[in-house]
Amino acid sequence: MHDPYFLGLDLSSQSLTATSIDQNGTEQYSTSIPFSNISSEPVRVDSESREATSSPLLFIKALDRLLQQMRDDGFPFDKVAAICGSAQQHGSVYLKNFDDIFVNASPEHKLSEQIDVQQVFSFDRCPIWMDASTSAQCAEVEQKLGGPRKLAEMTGSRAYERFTGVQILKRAQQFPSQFAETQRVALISAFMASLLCGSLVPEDVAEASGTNMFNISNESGEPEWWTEAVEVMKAQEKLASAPVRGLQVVGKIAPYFQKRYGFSADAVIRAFSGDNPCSLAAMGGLEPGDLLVSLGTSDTVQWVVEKNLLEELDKTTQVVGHTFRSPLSTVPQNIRMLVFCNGSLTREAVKDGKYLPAGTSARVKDSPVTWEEFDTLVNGECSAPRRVGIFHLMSEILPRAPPTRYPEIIPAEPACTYEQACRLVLEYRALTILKHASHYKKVLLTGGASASTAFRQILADVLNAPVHAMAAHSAALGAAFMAKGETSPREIPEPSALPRPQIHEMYRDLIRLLPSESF
Ligand code: XUL
Repeated sequence: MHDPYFLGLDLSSQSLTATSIDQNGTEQYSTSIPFSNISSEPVRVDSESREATSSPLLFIKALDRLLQQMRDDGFPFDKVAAICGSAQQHGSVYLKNFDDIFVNASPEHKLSEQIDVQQVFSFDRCPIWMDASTSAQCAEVEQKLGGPRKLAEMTGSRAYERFTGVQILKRAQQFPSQFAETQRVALISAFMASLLCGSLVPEDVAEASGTNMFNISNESGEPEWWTEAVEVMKAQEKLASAPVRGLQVVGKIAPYFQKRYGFSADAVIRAFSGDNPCSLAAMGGLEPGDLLVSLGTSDTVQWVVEKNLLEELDKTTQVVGHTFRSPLSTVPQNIRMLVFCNGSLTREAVKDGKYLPAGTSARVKDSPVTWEEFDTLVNGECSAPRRVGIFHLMSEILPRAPPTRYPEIIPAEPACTYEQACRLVLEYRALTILKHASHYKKVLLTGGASASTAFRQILADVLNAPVHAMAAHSAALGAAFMAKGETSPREIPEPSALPRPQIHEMYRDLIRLLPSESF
């Protein structure tokens, strides 16, 4: 194909984005469809049950709108040689009859308008990564599979509520007849890839690592599920026969999309991956000593390790965080990852005075505090060297904890000011990273909040390492590079914040005040 394009998609919790690059890796086009334009409730969180779900029909509607937008913009679909994609991790779609989507689909009409939801899906809501409703199933599977450490050794993680396996088990237990009708459980990433292919395709190894069912201990040979875990999760016959290596071609674009939008029949689809691995691809991958901190809806921390070594796991506090297989390397390479649920939404609630310590009053202002003002008002010296705040507006993943009405400040007295609370929420994130991350020499910072100079300095001081602010990452751009079969060239700018060792010492002292994982 002359002058081919490579297309990357990213389905996050809030939007669907497309980015394309050309043969030289230069970005040619990008557009995004916010889910709020399609639905008044893209994510439903039930505070009682701690369930978090989205609608798979919403994902299809978003795909229709995105492709429509691209067509309106004159996007050259016929130049696309390959498509890859990224999705929020762990979430799963329960399919009763996938083929029904395409049986009578006319290219004259949108796909979402032609779908019979009752025929296609066995559950019309799908659990997403914010779900924290499966603690009972986590306890059950850890008990049946030899305990948290064994599960972490075999699959990369102890049992976590949002992981796909326990979500499957919960549905098998609570809705047996609907579950019996399920032909296939697909991760959201594989579901999106399947839509484009017009047939069901497998998960890649990175996405499989977010299920608690992938055998990550098998460093050689073909990727495989861990049969014992699959049985305990009641997922037999519900999964693709095996996951595939990252970037593997899993199919070609379905005739429906060729006819409706003008894609070439030769355009291939590569296995979709998770948003965190895809943002690594946009960043040129990681080297030993890099600590990638991404500050977004979820805050995530990633670094490379040789193996799923137990020495890498925190021995004193037990097994925290995750190991997942990188989709980017041809030889099996693993990434350690920490994930925090209380990211940008929690920081915003503090900034807007909606989630402050009991007794702290918000700034009285005519208009909301902007991020620039927020940055200035927290940009002072370490305001409370003997104090930490614990900010769990939402159920937290690390440490595993329920949401709280107010942030907890230790010690609570004297009452803290609005400015101090704003600083404490940033310090809390930096301290939780210090507590659990290891083997790093420099911090690579991405995500929306990486623009904050105050946050950069807090991270440099707390982590005692230089902070390099990378371009705000884009999982869609990473997916476009993956479509091309490579990672973006690695470009690390000069550090934008340097550590101050005496301040680091003060912070290090505070770790003991942080809540510990209770197992
Ligand atoms: C990763 C995780 C989140 C989601 C956000 O384990 O749960 O980072 O991928 O989309």
